[in-house]
Parts: sequence; C-alpha cells; structure tokens
Amino acid sequence: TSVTWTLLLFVYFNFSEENQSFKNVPIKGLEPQRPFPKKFYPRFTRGPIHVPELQQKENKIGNSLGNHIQDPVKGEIEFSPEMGMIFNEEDQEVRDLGYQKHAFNMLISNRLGYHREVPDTRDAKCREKSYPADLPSASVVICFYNEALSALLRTVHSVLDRTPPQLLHEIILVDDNSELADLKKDLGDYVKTQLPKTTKLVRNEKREGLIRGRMIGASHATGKVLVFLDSHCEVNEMWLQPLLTPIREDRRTVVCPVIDIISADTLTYSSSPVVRGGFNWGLHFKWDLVPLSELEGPEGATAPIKSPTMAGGLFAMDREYFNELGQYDSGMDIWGGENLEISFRIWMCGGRLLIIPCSRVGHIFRKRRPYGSPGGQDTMAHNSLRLAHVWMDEYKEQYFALRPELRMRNYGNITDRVELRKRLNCKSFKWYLDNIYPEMQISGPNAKAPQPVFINRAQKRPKVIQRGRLYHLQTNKCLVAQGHPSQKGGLVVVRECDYNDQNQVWIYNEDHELILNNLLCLDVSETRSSDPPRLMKCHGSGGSQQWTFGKNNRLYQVSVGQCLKVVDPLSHKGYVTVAICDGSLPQQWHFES
Ligand code: LR7
Ligand code: MN
Repeated sequence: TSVTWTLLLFVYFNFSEENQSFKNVPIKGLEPQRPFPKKFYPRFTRGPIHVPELQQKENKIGNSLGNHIQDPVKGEIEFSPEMGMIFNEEDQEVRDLGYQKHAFNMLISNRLGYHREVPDTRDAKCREKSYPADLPSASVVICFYNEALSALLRTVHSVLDRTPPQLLHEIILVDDNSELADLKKDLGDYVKTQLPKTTKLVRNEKREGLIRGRMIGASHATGKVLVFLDSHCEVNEMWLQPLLTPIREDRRTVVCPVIDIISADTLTYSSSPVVRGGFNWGLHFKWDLVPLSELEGPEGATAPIKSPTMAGGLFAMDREYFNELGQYDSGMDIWGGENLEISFRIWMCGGRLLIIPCSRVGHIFRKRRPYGSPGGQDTMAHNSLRLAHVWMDEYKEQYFALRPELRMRNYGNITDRVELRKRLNCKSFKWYLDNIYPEMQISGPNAKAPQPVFINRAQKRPKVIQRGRLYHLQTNKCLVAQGHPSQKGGLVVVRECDYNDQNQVWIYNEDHELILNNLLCLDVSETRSSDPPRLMKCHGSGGSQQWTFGKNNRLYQVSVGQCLKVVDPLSHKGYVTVAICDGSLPQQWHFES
C-alpha cells in the first residue's frame, strides 16, 4: 500500500560532529543462562533480575490490558490495533515520554514484551528453498544509543529465537554511551543474568556515533560473518541462512535483507515491496524500483538483486573482508553518509552488493530522529563531504551544485581513506555510475539519461468498508467539518444531521481511515495528544489517521490510545476531543450507512 512508500522516506535532520578518538570497556558477564526454552514466550522478564521501575510499570500496564494479552504463562499476545489503549496517567506518561525520547509508541513496545511472532512476509517460493548445511557462523553487531529497552531486547530475542544456534556465533551489543538509566543498569543485569553468554555488552566511554560504534563492535567479533542490525529491529523466519549463503559462495558479496516495516505508531509488522537502494546528488539514500532486467531470471521473485547502495543499518559481510575493505571511515561522526560510502567502496573495489528477497528483517521507521549529536552540528554534511572527496572524483561537483555552502567546509583529514582507495586499486566513480547505477541522471555538459524499464506497480487504494454518517448517540448529532470539509487543518464538530448533505458523509476504509466527503482524513497530533482531531491530507501510514470501532460504541484513535468524545454534550458548539476510553455517553458513536 501507500503506507510503504511514505514510511520508507527518511527525514534528515541537522546533526553535529564530534571528532575524538575512542575507547570502550567490555563488560564481562556473570554466568548467564538462557532463561526460557525456545518458543516459551514470557511477556515480561521475570526471575531474580532487578528491573525496578520500568518493569513494574510494564507489568501493571500488562494487567490493565485485560483480554488483549493472553495467558501470561504461554505469553502469546493477541495483537490488536487497540494495543496502545491508555487506561491511566501512567500509561499516558509512558506513551508521551516514548514519543519524545524514541519517536515511537513505547507503550505498545513495552506491552509487546521481548518476544513476539511476526507475519512471515516472504514470497511463498522462499519457503521451498534449501540452504547449505555448512554455512559460516555470524556475529550480530547491534549498536545503540538511548534505545527503548523493550525495543532493543525484542531485537536481541528475535535473533535468539529465530536463528539456528550453530549459525549464531555471538551477539555484540555496543552501548554508545547511552544516558538512559534503564540502559545503564537494567540492561547490564539482564545481559548478565538472562541471556546466553554469547551475548556480550560493550560500552563506549563516550558517544562515538553509529559508525565508530559499529567498528568497535566488529573489533570484538570473532564469527566468520558480521551482521549489523539497528537496535529496533525484529528478524523474521529463516532470515539468516539466505544472507549467509551468497557470502559462503563468494566472500566479496555483501548482502542486505528486505527491510520490512514496523509502524512507529502501532508496532504492526508489515511487508515491504522488493526495492533496491539508490541515492540522489544531495547524497541522500533513496529506494528505487527494480529495473525489469534485474527481475528476469529462472529464480524469479526469490533471486538476489544487485543494489547500487544499501540503506545502511542491516547487512551481512564476511568479517575479514570487512577489515580488508577498510571497515568504515572512522572520521565520520554520529549518523549519516556511511551507507553510501560503504556501498560505493564495495562496488568500486571489486565486491558486490545484493538484496536478498528471501531474507526479511523488520525495522521501526520513525518520522524523526529522536537524538542529536553532542556538538549540535550537521554530521550528515560532514560525513557526506568526506565520502564525496574520497570516492566521487569529478562527480562531487554534482553534490556541490546542490550544496554550494559546503564547498569550502572543513571535513578533516582524509589521507588514510584516499590511500585505502589506491591500495585496493578501486575503479573510478564514473565506472560505478556507468555500470552499477546507469539510471542516475547527471546534469552538466556530459549529461546522459538512460531510460530504465521498471515494473509497473499500480498504487493500491484501500478498499472502502463503509460509507455513511458518524452519529453521536447522546446528542443525536453528526460529526462534520467546522468549516469547509476541504480545508486542511480544519476542526470537526457535531452538528444537526442532514441526510442530504454530502459534507456529512464519511468513508471508513480497510486502512481504518475516516475520510470526510472523500477529501481529507480525520487526524490527531501524535506529540500533543491533548490537541483536538483535525482534517488532514490522508497519509496512508496509519497511526494518527487510524480509527477503530469497539465495544460500548467507542471510536478509538490508534496512535493516541484514546477515544473520540464530545467535550460538552450540552453546548451548541459541538467541540470534540480525544480522552481516556471510559464507555460513557459522550464517547458513543454509530457509523450509519
Ligand atoms: O550516535 C548514535 N549512536 C548509535 O549507536 C546514533 C545512532 N546509534 C544507533 C541507533 O541507536 C540505531 O540502532 O545506530 C543505529 C541507527 O540509527 P537510527 O536508527 O537513528 O538510524 P536510521 O534508521 O534513521 O538510519 C539509517 O541510516 C543511518 C545512516 O547513518 C544508518 O545507516 C542506519 O543504520 C540506517 N537504518 C537503516 O538502514 C534501517 C532501514 C532504514 C531505511 C531505509
Ligand atoms: Mn533505525
């Protein structure tokens, strides 16, 4: 659906740079043991581990959810869009704090706990594939900064739960000097007492950023293959074998899974289309459709796809090859640019980069990055400058044409990286463009514009479930726009029903959107859940525009976890708002066809 496309877009922020050398302190674990047999899914951590506040909160929340979560011993969770329902101020606090600190719904993340099933999003043909028995074993490196504990531990447990033990050499967690108390204390305890001893925790003494952070993680690794993951992922069924297989065949192959989407608002796991990585001259990563020529082959939809670039966070690579190829540019700070740098380097220096459709890993896509950099500078620009100067030859002019202010900007010392490029005997950037990314448009005297053939993916429109009026039982009024229904940002109110007025007709569709007069969607502010709902352009990514009809005639807003309510049923103003669902009369609605 259109969800996918909206969510796959990055929001790029201004970041800062920090350039110091780095040190890190490995934490030796006590004698850890696997707490529960595989497939035994506790909802929340139990046992001796001391996870005071947060865990207590989680348990309380869990209990208050009643029938939404099943037997805590079996621990299976019946996932529903109403998972984020707010019952009290504490819930509200967890939700709001979560959005502030992590830019996703931490209330739902906590309620899900550390294990959950995810839908198998692979093409059916993937299930028939078999993989060699003698695959190399992997070191999974997860670097994190101020991650929500439940999201991080779900990442870890998804790996433990869905990776054959003989293929999982170890998991290396790199704490990039997080400031959050639970990560400092509770995580350490948890790793020591609840995880197998092959899960290690390394702590950076100061913030390094994800690039040096991953290098530190890799330097501790001893498995044959490195697998990098972001700290808010969930790996899917049979995710690792399809990644290891092409590396076993050719150690200079670097592979990425298809990155499925975990909604930041609902934590719903959904399938991504198979696309490949590209970039624009602003040096931002982007997704491209796969040229038809790449898809023709006997293996069809399950065949690996050559990708000009990777998104950055999720990939597997032979460990020795990672070192030979120059790891990362340690002069890059915090966030950004390293994904294109390593992509160019792989292709230009004799390797290749593939996306493996049969390997799927979910990632929480956020609408904003919830952290900055220590100095407050734009690390994306700093890092991009470094990669442009080292790898892009005369084509760096394309970048400067868009960012003239960066032409004179200091980007530090790149001698080592230039030498690396020479030593590895890498090809030119022109070669890369001509052979690996011919679709890239180049402006200027040597402009050329090849026309690739893409598969035609018609955008699916969500199916209409019902069309009619939104009738408020207590006041006998209908929900309408306060002004004109085409006015973006307009409020909604209850008014006398007029059964001939198109402006009172709502559509409710399979994406749970409420669309007035086929124009705008009923929407709420995610960060300020006390704001009244408004009519906004439909964005198709659920969350703030997702509504469900539930018991007691309630109309539930998925991302704020509350119900639509008429503020003062006696007032002629008819204002509506969202509030904790309590089943009371002001919260009762009928959708009438
Ligand atoms: O200072 C930091 N220290 C860290 O350890 C900043 C971040 N991090 C950690 C962070 O906790 C997370 O686990 O690094 C990881 C990546 O950071 P995110 O999740 O904020 O990044 P992102 O998902 O927004 O950005 C994408 O691009 C980045 C460019 O530097 C990285 O390559 C990310 O790994 C990458 N994520 C993905 O590729 C997932 C799919 C996204 C898409 C498309
Ligand atoms: Mn991420």
